[in-house]
Amino acid sequence: MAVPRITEKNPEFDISMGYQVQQELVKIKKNQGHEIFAFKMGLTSMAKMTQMNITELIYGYIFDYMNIPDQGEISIDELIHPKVEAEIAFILSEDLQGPDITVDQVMEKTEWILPALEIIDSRYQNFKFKLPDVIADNTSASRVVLGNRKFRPQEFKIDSIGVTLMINDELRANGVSAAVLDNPANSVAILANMLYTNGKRKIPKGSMILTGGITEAILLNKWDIVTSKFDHMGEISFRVR
Ligand code: OOG
Ligand code: MG
Repeated sequence: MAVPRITEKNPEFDISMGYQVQQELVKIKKNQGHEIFAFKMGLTSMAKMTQMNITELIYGYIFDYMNIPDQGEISIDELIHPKVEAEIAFILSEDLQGPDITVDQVMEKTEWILPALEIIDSRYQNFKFKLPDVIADNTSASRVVLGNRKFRPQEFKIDSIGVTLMINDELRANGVSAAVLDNPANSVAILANMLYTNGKRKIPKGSMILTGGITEAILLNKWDIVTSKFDHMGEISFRVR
């Protein structure tokens, strides 16, 4: 069930409190036996910033139980008002620790890139929130479907990957990876720098990072069949039941 956003009745609830709540949530999930599956960045493209009416970057976590296989299914009964967005994911070959991490350093320390569909779902009514609310809600992380092939970051230009998002054979969104901060590698660099600022933390070797939606997110309905095509990287699909 959707709930009112925190800042509605508590205007003093701020970004740092939002990240404190997020850290508590991570602890709870870990105590329940879940593992962090990936880091995620959010609101990294103009399309997403405009859609959500927030222009600051955020980060959160995707947990292992959120991972759905390509051609798999998500169950709408487990979710509130899910939306889908297409993203590029990175996997690191080395630790990445801020401050001042650059795109070139990210490229040197990236082992693989792969296409991904993120399913976001906000616990707030009407999918509306302010920045501290969405941070406390773990940046709406809900499900992820990864492409089944991964690629070396040098194989093609990471900032010119065209993406289409089709639902039931209708084109609902399309874009190019440069929409994410000019280059999705920049999203990884900023994550490393934000984690450093928030407690001198690093992105450990082997981590996966979802760099943020390239296009606006599209609302899902029961029985939807979602298919997304990425230049060079193939296709991902899943079904909503
Ligand atoms: C916040 C999460 C944003 C992205 O890729 O930009 C996000 C939201 O829009 O609910 O995951
Ligand atoms: Mg996302």
